[in-house]
Formats: sequence, C-alpha cells, structure tokens
Amino acid sequence: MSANGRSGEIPGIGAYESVLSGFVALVGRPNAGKSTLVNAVMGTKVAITSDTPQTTRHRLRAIVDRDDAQVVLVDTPGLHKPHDALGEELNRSSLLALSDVDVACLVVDASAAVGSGDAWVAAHVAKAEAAARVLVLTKADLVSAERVQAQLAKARTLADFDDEVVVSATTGFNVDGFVEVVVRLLPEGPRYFPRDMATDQPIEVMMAEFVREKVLLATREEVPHAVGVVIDDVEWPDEGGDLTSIAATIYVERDSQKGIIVGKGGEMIKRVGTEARADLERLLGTRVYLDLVVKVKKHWRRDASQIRRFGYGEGL
Ligand SMILES: Nc1nc2c(ncn2[C@@H]2O[C@H](COP(=O)(O)OP(=O)(O)O)[C@@H](O)[C@H]2O)c(=O)[nH]1
Ligand SMILES: [Mg+2]
Repeated sequence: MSANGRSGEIPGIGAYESVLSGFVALVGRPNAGKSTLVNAVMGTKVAITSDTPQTTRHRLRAIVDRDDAQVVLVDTPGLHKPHDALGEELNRSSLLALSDVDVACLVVDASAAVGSGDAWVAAHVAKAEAAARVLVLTKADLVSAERVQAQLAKARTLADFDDEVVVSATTGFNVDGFVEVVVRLLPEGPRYFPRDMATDQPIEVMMAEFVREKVLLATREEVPHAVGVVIDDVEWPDEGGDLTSIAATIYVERDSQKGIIVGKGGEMIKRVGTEARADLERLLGTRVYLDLVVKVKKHWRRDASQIRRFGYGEGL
C-alpha cells in the first residue's frame, strides 16, 4: 500500500502504488544557483558548480525519494544568448527540459539585478506547458530582508507563478521548504525511478564532470569554456580491493590554454588532480588513482560532432 493509500494502473504494465510524483525543471540565468540548489536538496554533490557561467553542460536528473513522494529534479544549463554551437546546444537542452515537466521553477539570484536575462528565461517558463510554475529566489544569504522583498516583487512580474519560495542553497536556509512547495504541486503517479537511485547520470559522466569542475575552479577566467573532459579508461577495484584507477584527458582548444592548465612545472595539473581525486573518492567510496593528460583539439566547440563526442547536449 502506498503512503497515501492510492494506486494506479499503467495499461500494459500493471498496477503501481501511487505517490505524489513528477518532473521539476530548474531553469534560470547562468550562475543563478541552480546546480548548487540541486546539491543542497540532495545533501550530496551530484552536480558540479562554479562561478563560471555555462558550468552545467548536461541536463542532469536528481531524484528525491520519500515515502509519500518522488521528485525528479531536472538541472539544466543556464539559458542565455548563444555565441557558439555549444551555447546553442545548451539552450536547446534547457528548453527541451521545460517542454515536458510537471513543475517549472524559475531560479533567480537574489544578489543580482533582475534584468533582461531573467525576463528572457521567464518568457520560456511562461510558454512551457508545465502544470505549475514556481519562483525560486536563491542566494538569500547574500542580501538583506528588504532586498529579498524588492527582488521578489520584481521577479513576480516575469510570469504567472503558482507559488514562490526564498532559499539559500549554501546555508541550507529553507531548502526543505522548497521541496515542500514543489511536492504540493505534483500530481499523483508512479515512482519514475528506483527508490535508491540518486541521479540518472552515468558514473563516467559524473567522473568527467568532477574533473572539469576542478579545472574551472583552478583556472578561473582564463580557460573556462574551452575545456572538455573525456574519461578514457576505468579500472574498478578487484574483489575485496579498494582502489579505482581512472585515466582522463582534458581537452582544450589552444596551446596557450594547455600551458595554463599544466602550469609551471606541472603545478596546476597536479592541483587539479589532487582536488578531483578527493571528490572522486567521496563519489566512489574507494581510493582513487587518477591519471590526467591535457591535449589540444582546435575549435572543438564549433563542431557539432565534437560536442556530441564530448557527450554534451541532449538526445544526441
Ligand atoms: N552565497 C551563495 N552563493 C551561492 C548560492 N547558490 C549558489 N551560489 C554560488 O553561485 C555560483 C553559481 O552557482 P551554480 O549552482 O553553479 O549556478 P548555475 O549556473 O545556476 O547552476 C557558485 O559560485 C555558487 O557557489 C547561495 O545560496 N548562496
Ligand atoms: Mg549549473
């Protein structure tokens, strides 16, 4: 018997226990704080974050499973005016995420002026055939209570919202409140994912992303969007063993970028490796040996087939 005592039937598949369930997309300007909110809700790192726009390149689903509900959070790359094929692909993937969800959340940064970027995204939220729309004002820790109210007042005009919620993903303020708001808006239905599944990302994709995050954090302004990471090989621990060996290649577009990432005497790549290894050990629950190489692949972001090769974009 399900938590609310109901059940349903999927033709050809059979009966299921009915809970409050559905897909909840997080959309917003790059850097609004979407991925950080996903991690805060999950209580563990599933999505990478940084203050570099376009950090998120994959549409990622994270699954919040409760006795009475299953919320499938859909994290998206931020929506923005595209400058290259990668940017176009990221927009396409974000808009696709909006086309078939139960709740669309517009995530707005409380510390940044509400502007045309938010309006552009909100117009898409307004058009989405989502059953419900929620305004999420995040980074509340960075501003005063008065500013929170002022930002809410502005953001509220961007679309016709069914509910709104103020959170801070870094302090954890009202993150549970956010989950409650979306659960209340979900229809009854089946659990779409197994109860113990936290994300739909293949483990190799998460490994590559964890490495890319450390490159972004280490190199800041200089390199960001030119970086793509591919996992070349994984050797899982033997029976009773405790060591995972991972070989990965960091691709950049120019020799100068390679120089920055390798650093003086290999200092930078060593730092990236050490930081990525710590995260990978937490992710995998084993010790990790990480072998990183840096290669130059000119103009990979202009080339749709290369973008596919790097696994970015949706449905490709
Ligand atoms: N102070 C503060 N910073 C935040 C909060 N949420 C996100 N950030 C920071 O904002 C930046 C962008 O966050 P991210 O989640 O990657 O944004 P996304 O592009 O919307 O996914 C990162 O540097 C985060 O640490 C928050 O609630 N409070
Ligand atoms: Mg993100």
